Amino acid sequence: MPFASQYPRITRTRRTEDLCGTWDFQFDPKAEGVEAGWAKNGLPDPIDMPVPASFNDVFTDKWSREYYGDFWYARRVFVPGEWRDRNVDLRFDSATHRATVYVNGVELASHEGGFTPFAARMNDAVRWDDWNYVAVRMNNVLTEQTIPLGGTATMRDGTKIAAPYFDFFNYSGLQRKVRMLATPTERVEDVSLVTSLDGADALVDFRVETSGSHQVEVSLCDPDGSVAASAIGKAGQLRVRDARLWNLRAPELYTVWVRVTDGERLVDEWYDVVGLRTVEVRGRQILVNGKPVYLKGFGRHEDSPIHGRGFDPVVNKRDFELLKWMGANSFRTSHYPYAEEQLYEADREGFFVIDEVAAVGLLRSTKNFADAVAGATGETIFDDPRIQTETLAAHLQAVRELVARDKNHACVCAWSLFNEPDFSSQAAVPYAEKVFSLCRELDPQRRPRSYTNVTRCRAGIDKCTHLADFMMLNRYDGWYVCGGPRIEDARQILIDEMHKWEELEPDKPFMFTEYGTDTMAGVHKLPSVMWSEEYQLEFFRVQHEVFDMFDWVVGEQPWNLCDFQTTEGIMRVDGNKKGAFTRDRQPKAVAFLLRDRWTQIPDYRDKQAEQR
Ligand code: CKX
Repeated sequence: MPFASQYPRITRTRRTEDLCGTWDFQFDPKAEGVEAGWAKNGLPDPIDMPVPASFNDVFTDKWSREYYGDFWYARRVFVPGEWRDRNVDLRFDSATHRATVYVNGVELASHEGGFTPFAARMNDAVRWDDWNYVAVRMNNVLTEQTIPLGGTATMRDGTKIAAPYFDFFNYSGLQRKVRMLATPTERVEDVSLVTSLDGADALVDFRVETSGSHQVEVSLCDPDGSVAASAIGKAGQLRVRDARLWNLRAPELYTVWVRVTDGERLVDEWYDVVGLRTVEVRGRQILVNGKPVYLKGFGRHEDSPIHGRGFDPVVNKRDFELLKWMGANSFRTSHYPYAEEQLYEADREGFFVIDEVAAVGLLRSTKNFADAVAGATGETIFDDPRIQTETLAAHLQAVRELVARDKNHACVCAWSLFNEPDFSSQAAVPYAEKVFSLCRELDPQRRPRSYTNVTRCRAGIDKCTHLADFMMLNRYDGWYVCGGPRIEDARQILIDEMHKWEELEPDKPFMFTEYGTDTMAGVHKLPSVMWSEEYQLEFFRVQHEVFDMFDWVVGEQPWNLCDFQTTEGIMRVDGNKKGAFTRDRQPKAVAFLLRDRWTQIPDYRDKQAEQR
């Protein structure tokens, strides 16, 4: 399958054509479309569907909203004759959860995994200077062998519905951009950049892969557009004098230009916008450019009314404005890789992003919250041989695609390789080791790696903490554990656990990547009760008091920035209500508490020195 990890750019040698807009769409509940020739003859009874968007929430009937199975998108595409000598690819920024692409009835490519890009080479199937029929057969079914994990519930009449092992709605469809790309047959295929610091200078090691043997030129332009350094060759080092570094909430951005030349002739040209910075874990601190950071931000979701998980630049912009208003400097892409446009915005705004692979649901539970806090039992999902083979293979592939796509983003400062896995059994160790070591091998920047630890695997139970470069805790003491009047017990439980971690992992920084209470905006109660805005405030005050007791707690990311849609259930009121903001992005009282706290805490903070 042609490469797709590079972000599409228009340059002197490359063209892109936006294929977003209205596509034909049809459900295929009997999976008969392939045999019936829908890819060639057209969808028999299509409706209009916007791209990008999740298909689910545009419908007014339940069957369509909940649809689980095969479905098709299709449209006509005009391919210019002047592209005849180029590689012409269809690039899908994502297709949730799997897709097979056909052009004029010819099957071109298939892709598994709903949150990373892929491409289909059109050349062999295309009619030049003419209209072509593009059809995409998709499917949104989850199993224990997919990333993320889930199952299927069957109703009495045989209708199948999703039973995800996670707490967000199984939004599906072409949820991100689709483009047609024309690139030279000899071209830049991959670029890796690694920055180190030498006094005031930055040293940028580069490695370029091309599909040919002509000369490669790499140059770096500073934020004003002047060439700061350049070199010839597929690998080497650039010295940027008096480098303007990418810093938390104070980012400077350079542009890297990579050119393939044949004497005077330009063979190919691609660019990317990059930041120069280092990131590392040292002792019990996380350092950016050698300075300790304190992370303030949220676990988020790509989720909004009607669009579902469809990328919406307006919602995205609003979310960044909310984060900035709060004094935040970071977020986790819970629980899947986010749209590339989000990462470019995080680069521009100087946010520290913990980039999460879609490995959520490695805990056998249909909703991933009730069982997640129950005590660990003997047998776990990792004891299943198919998890250790097929699921692991899917997980490793998801890591490959994530790192390939995101490795040059300055904002991506750490990887989250699992969300809340059931690491209570020794069987998890070999699995996790493979995931951690693949990530280390692939990431040229050797960023810190971690996973979020679930309450079920508290200190002393989790078997994989030795693999994490820093620890991320998701804790709900005061909500799922000892909520309401028992909040003082919850505080003590959390303090006791922190003392235990202090003993077990004396050399690691920790941060909280989830804590929160479901809160219905507008519900008020004195004294506070669970679900009221007052209880959310009380809960957050307790958590923060505990975080402030330990100088090795270097970050706090409550759950969640906004309320979001989930599978229906008795613990969800039209979704998960743990947002600091409502789903339509308006503040609850806790947003003001967080803003007051975070605007006082600097982005670069040596908590150890403060507490010495
Ligand atoms: N963590 C006890 C994963 C998130 C959920 C969150 C919740 C859980 C809690 C696990 O995806 O939404 O229940 O609110």
